[in-house]
Amino acid sequence: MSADFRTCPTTGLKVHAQADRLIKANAVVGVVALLIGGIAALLLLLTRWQVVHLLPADWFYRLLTVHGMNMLIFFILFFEMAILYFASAVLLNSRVAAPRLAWFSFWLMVAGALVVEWTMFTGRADVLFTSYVPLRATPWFYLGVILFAVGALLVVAIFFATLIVAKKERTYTGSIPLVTFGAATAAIIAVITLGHGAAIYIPTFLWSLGIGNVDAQIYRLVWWGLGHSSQQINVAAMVAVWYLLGALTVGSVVINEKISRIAFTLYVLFISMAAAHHLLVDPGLPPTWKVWNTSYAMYLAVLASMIHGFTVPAGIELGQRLRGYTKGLFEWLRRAPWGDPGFSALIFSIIIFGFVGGITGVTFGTEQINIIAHNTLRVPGHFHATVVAGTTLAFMGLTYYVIPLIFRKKVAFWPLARIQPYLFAAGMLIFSVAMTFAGTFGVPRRHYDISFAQAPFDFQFSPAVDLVMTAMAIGGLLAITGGAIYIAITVWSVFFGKPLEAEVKA
Ligand code: HEM
Ligand SMILES: [Cu+2]
Repeated sequence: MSADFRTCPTTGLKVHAQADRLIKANAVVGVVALLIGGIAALLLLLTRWQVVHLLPADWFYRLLTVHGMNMLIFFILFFEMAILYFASAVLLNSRVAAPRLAWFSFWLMVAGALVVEWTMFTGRADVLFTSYVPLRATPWFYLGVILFAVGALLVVAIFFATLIVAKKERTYTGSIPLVTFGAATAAIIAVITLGHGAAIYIPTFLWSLGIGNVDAQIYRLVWWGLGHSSQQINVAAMVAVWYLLGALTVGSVVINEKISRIAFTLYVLFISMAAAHHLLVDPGLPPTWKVWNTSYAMYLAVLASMIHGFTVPAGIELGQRLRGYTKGLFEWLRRAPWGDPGFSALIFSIIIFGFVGGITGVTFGTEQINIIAHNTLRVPGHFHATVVAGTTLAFMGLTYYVIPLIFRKKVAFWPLARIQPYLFAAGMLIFSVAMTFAGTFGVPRRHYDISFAQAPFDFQFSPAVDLVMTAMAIGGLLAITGGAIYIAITVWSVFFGKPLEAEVKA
């Protein structure tokens, strides 16, 4: 058994060879998806920027589908699979339960993703990633999504099985680490999410074959059980990564384990109902249902994020103070490792997620405000602050530790790596704030041509919109530059990078 493990010289953790390989494979495929989604982002941005207006209408919606699927589904999920293996096998010094099944799941996910890519790029699935019925794609699209989801569900099962194996084989002492606990909440939410996914994509697949019917309102109701809950997987995984990055970058401390664990549990308990905020202007649902589900208990999930928003920085402060940075109120912050991309990514992720993502989301998650924000650029403005500046940036920061610790390679182009989170964060901040403003002027989301050139009527936006859309383009280009640098560093380090010294065999 010992031959299958190596001891990490930096952390002292015992790393199972299968865990190593599975993490690498999932991370590499995730970055490929990020590249495809990123190229689509550039082309979409240059289309929405009316001055350039690059793509024809059909390719705009096609690439919008490509962007949504590759970013929000493929990139994020492959990365999260890697995090699940890391948080179970690696952090608990355990072997991976059922490694063969793990590889089967990986290839199932890759196969599902390839089928979906093929349907999208050949124009067989111009339905956007929400794939609302009665828009109809080829059955292969839904089948690809189902295969991908089954693979992901199997990985979640292997995650729980690995926790059990580790406990049985006593590979750790005490209770499981907080990061593993956070990943476990993400995994529980993933089960709920994928259950909704099965409940909606299987009937829709059959409908695309001409069997049975799917009601448009029921579709939206069940689909958002998938679409919203999956964002909570991203939030729980991101917060787990915050704690991990805090520990890796400045040796931060968890001030009160119980509070942090309770906060993670709040996500599991109260987040599903918040899916209702996607249905606030739908005609088929009563106002009492909408108001109940988007207020009251729903805020307990918001509370969870606010708790983490305090405990993570507090842990960083304490970690820094323990290292001797005790002068005045802020020496710990001034003397923090701002040149470590893992650290800067962590801080920007917390700030932009909390202030921009959190505030925009909570405000238009209410019925009264939603009616004016719905389907405007305010919506992508909000979620590019959460899932991009928040989750994606946190995952980027983690990569700078995964490259040396798992791939055993030196991070290439280090001077560029140091500024990469600054570029990406600044770009995304400008981009999402500008989008949000454009939305308050009524600029629609998912719209190919806001000059309405071929429309029978004439409509003029406020002249301020030109300025705001230019800011959006500049911010977007800056963020894409940061994203491209990230991909270049990752690919170069992994495939052509300098190896770190040979491993100590366990
Ligand atoms: C460099 C960074 C990025 C830029 C410049 C960018 C740009 C854009 C643009 C211009 C749109 C179209 C908005 C509209 O017309 O409604 C869009 C939509 C979207 N983006 Fe991004 N994006 C970036 C990164 C990401 C990432 C990393 C994710 C997810 C992890 C993401 C998720 C989405 C989603 C889900 C949509 C909505 C698709 C739809 O409406 O069906 N984006 N993005
Ligand atoms: Cu939501």
